[in-house]
Order: sequence, then structure tokens, then C-alpha cells
Amino acid sequence: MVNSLAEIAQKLHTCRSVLITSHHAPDGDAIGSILAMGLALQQLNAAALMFSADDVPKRYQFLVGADKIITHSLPTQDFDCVLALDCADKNRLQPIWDKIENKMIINIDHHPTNDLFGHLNYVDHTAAATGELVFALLQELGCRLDVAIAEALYVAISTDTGSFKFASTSARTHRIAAELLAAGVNPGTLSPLIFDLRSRAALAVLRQALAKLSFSADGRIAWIALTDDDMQQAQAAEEDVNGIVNYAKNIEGVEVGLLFREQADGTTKVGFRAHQTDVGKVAASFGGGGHKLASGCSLREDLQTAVQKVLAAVSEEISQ
Ligand SMILES: [Mn+2]
Repeated sequence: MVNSLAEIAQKLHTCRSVLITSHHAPDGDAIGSILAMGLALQQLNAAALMFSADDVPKRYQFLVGADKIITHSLPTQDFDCVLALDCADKNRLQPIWDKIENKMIINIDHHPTNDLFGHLNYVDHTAAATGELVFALLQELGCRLDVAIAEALYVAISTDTGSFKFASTSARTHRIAAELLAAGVNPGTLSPLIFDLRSRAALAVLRQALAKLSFSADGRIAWIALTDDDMQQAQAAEEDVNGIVNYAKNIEGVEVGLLFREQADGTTKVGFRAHQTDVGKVAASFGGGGHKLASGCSLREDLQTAVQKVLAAVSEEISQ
């Protein structure tokens, strides 16, 4: 934790203008946390700018305030403080780090690999989502939980817990969710938008992926290797591959599921999902990171070499 929420709330009150941001390729926790924080500061009449280095995924664009998130280039308005949400280290803020490193940085996160890169840090890896920590901060700030904020936090928490299914889901997670429902969240209308609705491109790329499913000789590792060409053919965007790695993981007998994606620049992105094996450690050994059972990395290798290297490292970790 390092700093208390009270210290962070106090600092926020003294900032003239706050840039609220999260990691590139934002997920539900990133977007939901940015929005909840942005709406809350607005409510407190504090100057806040919401920023994402990449586009807001389509499935989260219905959220109130999502159209106010500035994307790609930093806003021209000045800010003296940065609220970095759900970022384990400065690499996660890479596209903008050079431009923010001399500002006051407040780091709020739940990744166990967080290296406390902020001037103020509130890091709690027992939280299932950064949204849980934002919820606590909003209480500290004395902010009113309106429907828009509650929906943003519900998106953050329900997506990062895979619909309250992951081991990280705690009694606290459910208590916060109960508060969000009491504030007006309707899971029946939100869940289909967040979890079920798929673009045609997402289905097209899933079809390619399933056709390429491979297994290790002992059946403990299942992986999918997608070429850049597969992505082009399916006309798939980054967000269309979300969740595909779970198809590999959730097969009988499989311990670790992997998704390899060839990038246009010749590098390969890898997503790891495991039942028990510490794939956070494996991803970290390749310069990536994440959680014990869900992690990712990027290799400066072609697809085939990346598959060989990562499979070797994963089987090594499984046999430990
Ligand atoms: Mn998160």
C-alpha cells in the first residue's frame, strides 16, 4: 500500500488539474476505473482530464463519459498531477511516460508486480480489480455513488473477475458489487453488453483460432498461434481476440492455455492463462508480467521461434 487513501485524497484536493489514465490496450478495469474517477472528480468540481493511449474498446463505449476520454495524443490542456490506474510499472504507460514523468504521479493498482513507480502509491494485490481500490478512494473523497459511476465500477470489477468467477473474487468484491447494485446497476442489462455481444470479426478470428488449436504431447499445454494474415483475413481488431486464450485453457486435461499473435513489426505477443501454474513468472522471464494465472509478454521473435521458446519455458514451469 505504502500511502494511505487519506493521503491520496488530500493530494488530489490540492492538484490544479489531474490527468486520469491507465495502460495501453485498455481493458474493462482500465476504462471503468478511469471513468469512475473522472466522473467523481467532476462531481467534486475538480479539473480532470481522462486519457487513454489506445481507443476505448467498442463494448465499453456505452458507458457515461466514455466519449469524453481523450485518446492517442495527450490533451493540450495543462495538468500537474497524473492518476495512473491499473498500471504495474511505467512500461504500461509507455507511449506517454516521457511526457508525464516530471509530474506528480499517483499510482493505484492491484498487480502483484507493481514496482511503486509513483510519488504516491496505493497498491493492494488482494483486490480483484483496480475498480475495488477506486471504489474505496471515492468513499474517502466523499463522493456520491451515482448510477454512472456505479456502472463504470461494475464494468471494472465484473470484467477483471471474469464475471466474479476468478479466484481473486473475494467477500469484499461481492460487498462492493452489492453497493453498486444498490446504486442502480442492473447486471441483466449490462452483462450482455460486456460479456456476450460479439462482433462478426471476433467470430471470424475465433474460427481461425480454433482451427489452429494445438496440444503438447502430454496434453497439459494447449496453444493457438495466429498470424498477422489470420487477423487481416478476419478483419479483426485488437479487442476481437479478447478471451480467445481461454478456449485453449478450458479444455479437459489442459493446465496452461496460450495465445500467440504475430505482429506486423515481426514481434510476437503472447497471452498466458493457467489453472495453477505460475505463468506470471514465465511471462516475467520474457520481460512481460501480469498475475500468477493470467499474464502476457511480447517477444522479439518470429511466431514459430516464440512458440518454441515459450512452450519450453511453460513445460519447465509445469514440471516444477
Ligand atoms: Mn486490473
